[in-house]
Amino acid sequence: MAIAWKEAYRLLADDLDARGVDIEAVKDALKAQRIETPSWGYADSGTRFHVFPQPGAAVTAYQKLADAAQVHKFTGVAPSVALHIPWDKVDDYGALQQYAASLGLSLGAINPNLFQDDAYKLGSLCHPDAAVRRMAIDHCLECVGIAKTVGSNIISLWLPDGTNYPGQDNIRERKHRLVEALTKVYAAMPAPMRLLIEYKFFEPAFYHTDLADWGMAYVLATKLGDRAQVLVDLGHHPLGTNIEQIVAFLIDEGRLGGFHFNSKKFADDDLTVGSINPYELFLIYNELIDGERDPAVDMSVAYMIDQSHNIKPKVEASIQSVMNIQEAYARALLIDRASLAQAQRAGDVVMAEEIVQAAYRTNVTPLLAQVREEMGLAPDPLTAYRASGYYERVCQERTR
Ligand code: AFD
Ligand code: MN
Ligand code: MN
Repeated sequence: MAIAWKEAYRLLADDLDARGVDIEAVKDALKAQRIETPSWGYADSGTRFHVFPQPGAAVTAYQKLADAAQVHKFTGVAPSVALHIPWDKVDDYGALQQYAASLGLSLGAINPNLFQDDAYKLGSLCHPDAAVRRMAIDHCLECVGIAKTVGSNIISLWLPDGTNYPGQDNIRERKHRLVEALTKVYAAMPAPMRLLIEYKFFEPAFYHTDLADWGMAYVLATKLGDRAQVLVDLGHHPLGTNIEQIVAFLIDEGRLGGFHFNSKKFADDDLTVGSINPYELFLIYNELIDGERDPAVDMSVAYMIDQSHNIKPKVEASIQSVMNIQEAYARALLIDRASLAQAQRAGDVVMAEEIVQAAYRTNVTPLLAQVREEMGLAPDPLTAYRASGYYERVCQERTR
């Protein structure tokens, strides 16, 4: 992307100006965007079939933060990193937080792990054995303690619990156990710490999942309190689900806590966000901007990536992910909302759709390049990262 992008930006700016777009406001919004990357996105991962180890992949929490710092260095909008416990367990979380700060990073959501212990075969917080439930609750309380130590205000909880066979357990009793357990966890969270409740329609259980959809997560959040909200993971819905509708509904109820951005083709594939259905991602951002612009709505959304980069180089895939999210937001910011509302009120279906699609069809690459230049960054983060030699260096340093 040589200097030609400058000319493309000049033409785009003229076009946007003619369309009545406040370009400076759009650029300010893009500069203010914040996207959290997951520590687990920098380490080797795989599927139940195989893990393909990659040279240079991070192993320690410190190495993961060093990689995450590269994503922030080249994109400028990824200053926080989600942790996963015990994958990121360290002796001194204060020291880890200081190391993150030395890299210009903060530690974000703390993710408990309720799926990788032999005791959890029949569930964790929903397990029929009170001793196992106690173990899972204590792990969540440990995560609350870590959040306090590192200055994080988010516990991001994915509940893997469920059953594999009809009759295996009592579904309503499992619901009661879950409410009882999470009430204890919620009580331990000091304000303004939030519990983001993540649902998933199947996996690892194959008959029923205790927190299977947004409605179950929403009801649970309302039972716990104002600082419990729903986390929408884009890979966690049956095929054909209208995710942007779920997002709009949760925004309107003040219960959209955050996202786990990724893409899926069939199930929870943890593919690069925007790589399968960029229009869906754009439509989700349309709902987010609609909510942000509504004074009656109070939004505090954690925009987090949740991906395991099984065959892509980790840092590159993370930079690509951030860029795809920036692109969706940039396009959605170009929607002429006044004309859209007018067309909607008039029932002008074609014009309303055309207004939305006109924004989607806009090539925002030059706009994002201009924003990055104004932020003191290279116009194309991926090219700049590849030229930096970071990957070659860590491949040398992190020899196995
Ligand atoms: C898996 C789960 C869920 C969770 C993530 C990190 O499906 O999305 O948030 O791992 O634990 O993808
Ligand atoms: Mn997730
Ligand atoms: Mn997932």
